[in-house]
Amino acid sequence: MEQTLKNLEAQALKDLEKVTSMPELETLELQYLGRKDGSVTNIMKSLKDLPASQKPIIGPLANKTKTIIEYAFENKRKSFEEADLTKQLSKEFFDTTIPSKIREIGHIHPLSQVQEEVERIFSQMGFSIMDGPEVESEYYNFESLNVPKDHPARDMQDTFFIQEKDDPKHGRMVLRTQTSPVQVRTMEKYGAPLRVIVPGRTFRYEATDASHDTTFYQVEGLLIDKDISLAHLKGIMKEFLSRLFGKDVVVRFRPGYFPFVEPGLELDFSCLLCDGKGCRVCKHSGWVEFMGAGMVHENVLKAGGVDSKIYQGWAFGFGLTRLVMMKYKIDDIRLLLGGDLRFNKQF
Ligand code: FA5
Repeated sequence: MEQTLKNLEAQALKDLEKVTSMPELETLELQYLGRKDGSVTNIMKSLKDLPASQKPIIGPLANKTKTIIEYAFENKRKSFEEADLTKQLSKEFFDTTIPSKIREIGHIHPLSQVQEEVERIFSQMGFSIMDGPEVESEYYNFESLNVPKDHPARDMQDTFFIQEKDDPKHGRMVLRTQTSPVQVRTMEKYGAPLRVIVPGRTFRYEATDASHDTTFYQVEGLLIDKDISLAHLKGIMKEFLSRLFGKDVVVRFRPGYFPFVEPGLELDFSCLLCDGKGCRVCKHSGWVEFMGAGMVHENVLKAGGVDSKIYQGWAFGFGLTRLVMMKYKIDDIRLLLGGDLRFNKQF
């Protein structure tokens, strides 16, 4: 029996050496270790028939032979598996020099970038930043600004009305057509003196084109104090625009009409592209139309609860969206709120 076991072990190891593939290995494993008819299994089964004196000698020897053969099969299996893996990896191209994926970091929208810059400059000049509701009452958007009901001046700004019942004083609710309603709201809340700007979203019911949108941003300015004149406005705007564009900007006034200021005016600044010489952008005038402004009308001061015998001041309103277009040379306003990342990522 001892010899049989030795022969079996030698034969198994020899046969294993000749095996070249996994299927061959599995067939050979069945031949030796198969539960039903494997040579090793059969020997283990026959141990019970040995004479009692032989059992303690042959039993451990048979176990050892079985373990050696099982171990040899296991090793062979592992060597095939490793070879398989190496083959697979060598097929897959793995370039360790490729730079890792860079996570995209979002950035601030050009409108917000310029708004922050405007706020920073005006803050440096002592102005506070105010906010007001985008859904506004007719009273604040028009009446308090000296535009009575049925006055033709209402037609200057086409309005989105919100379906809600009329309030005896405040009228219907509208999407504000301008940031000017915050003038009266701020005066009511803080009284005089005042020095504020109000950046915010405004809405008008109009057909869109390259320079008109139904949703756009304005910046309102309001300064109320004693002995205030338009000379202060000219100085503040010249300083603001020069800081914003990083070069000396010249401003000029032209007469203009807005019901809530008297006198009313328009402010232009010297074209930055041609330094006032005249080009396509400034329509060869050397000037860029920038904003409406004027001395705050007495009726508006009254609506805000400010005593016009002691205080006076000026207000202005410019289109932030148009300013962004000028700053970045954007030729269609609709691109700004279009939500197209290919556009937004350029700034
Ligand atoms: C006003 O809205 C006045 N509230 C400005 C003002 C304030 C005057 C205080 C006097 C005192 P206007 O309608 O001109 O004015 O609009 C101001 C700016 O908003 C315009 O110069 C323009 O830059 C911008 N704007 C007006 N309509 C549109 C539009 N549809 N799309 C984009 N920008 C617009």
